[in-house]
Amino acid sequence: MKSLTRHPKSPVLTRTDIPDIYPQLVDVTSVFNPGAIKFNDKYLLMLRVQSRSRETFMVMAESTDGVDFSVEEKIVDFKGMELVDGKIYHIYDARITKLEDAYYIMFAMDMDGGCQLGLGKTQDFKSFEFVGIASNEDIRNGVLFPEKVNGKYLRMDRPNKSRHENGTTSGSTIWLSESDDLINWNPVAPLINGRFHYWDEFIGSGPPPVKTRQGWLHIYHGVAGHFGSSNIYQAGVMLLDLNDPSKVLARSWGNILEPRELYELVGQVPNVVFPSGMIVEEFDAEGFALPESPVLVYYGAADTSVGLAVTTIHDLLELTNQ
Ligand code: BMA
Repeated sequence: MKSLTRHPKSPVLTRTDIPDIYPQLVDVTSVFNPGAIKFNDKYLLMLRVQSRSRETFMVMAESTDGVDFSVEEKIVDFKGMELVDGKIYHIYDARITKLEDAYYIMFAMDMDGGCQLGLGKTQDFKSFEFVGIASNEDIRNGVLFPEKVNGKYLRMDRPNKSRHENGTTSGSTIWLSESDDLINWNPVAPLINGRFHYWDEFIGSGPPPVKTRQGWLHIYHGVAGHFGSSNIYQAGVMLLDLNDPSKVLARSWGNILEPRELYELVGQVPNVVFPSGMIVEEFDAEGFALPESPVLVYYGAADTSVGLAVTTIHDLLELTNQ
């Protein structure tokens, strides 16, 4: 069975790569679930860094080769977020999408009523603005499409309708939602459901979808919750119709990445691979990813470090039928 290939230098970021940023981040616990994008020929990650108070903060890292990263000594500050009504406990799991003339970041926001989806925006990855809260229910794993389809902004999201045994909320359906302004969203159709008894009982989107000639290619995570001691987080891949993304054309039957290496099996939350960033290197003149293009998939490993797996568009497309 084929799967993603780990880069020999994976994990590419661990807690010791994070500089102290006083007073919030000192001798940090973990770094994981990054958003990823290529910007001005640099590979950028928006890292989720967790402190010993178990708060999470976003920190940028950059690289010239996608493997060796240097981490900024600054916490990402979404200007305007301080005006939000209500306490924000954490923001985490950034997904970055270039859309029209800006870069948008969708992330989870833990608040008193549950988890919401926050939307941030930047032009330069130096200053960030908070656009608003783009949800009105307990929901997570929101990922924007990189362009409008049939005149609407689209995203995939995952309403939190169930609860794991450990108390965290989750869900077993990824939805397609649409919007005219990126803030008010309406559900269009359920896309895929969790497959109970198998690897992906609970599911959620991974990195934002990528446009290929065959359709929208999308990596998601699946959680097997029927094992005794822990939830096992793995990754799978699916393909949506280009012009009608509510149609699922293909979906991998087995997972394409699962916890196997020690740094994935052991950590703050054991048995987790959680892809959240994906960089595709080559597109044609019309913006379709080239089949032979290298793809870098960045994932949180055991909620403790950042792993890197590599593949190509061609292989990912094949895996949707595996
Ligand atoms: C999910 C999210 C992720 C996390 C994963 C494993 O529900 O909270 O941020 O990586 O659980 O703990």
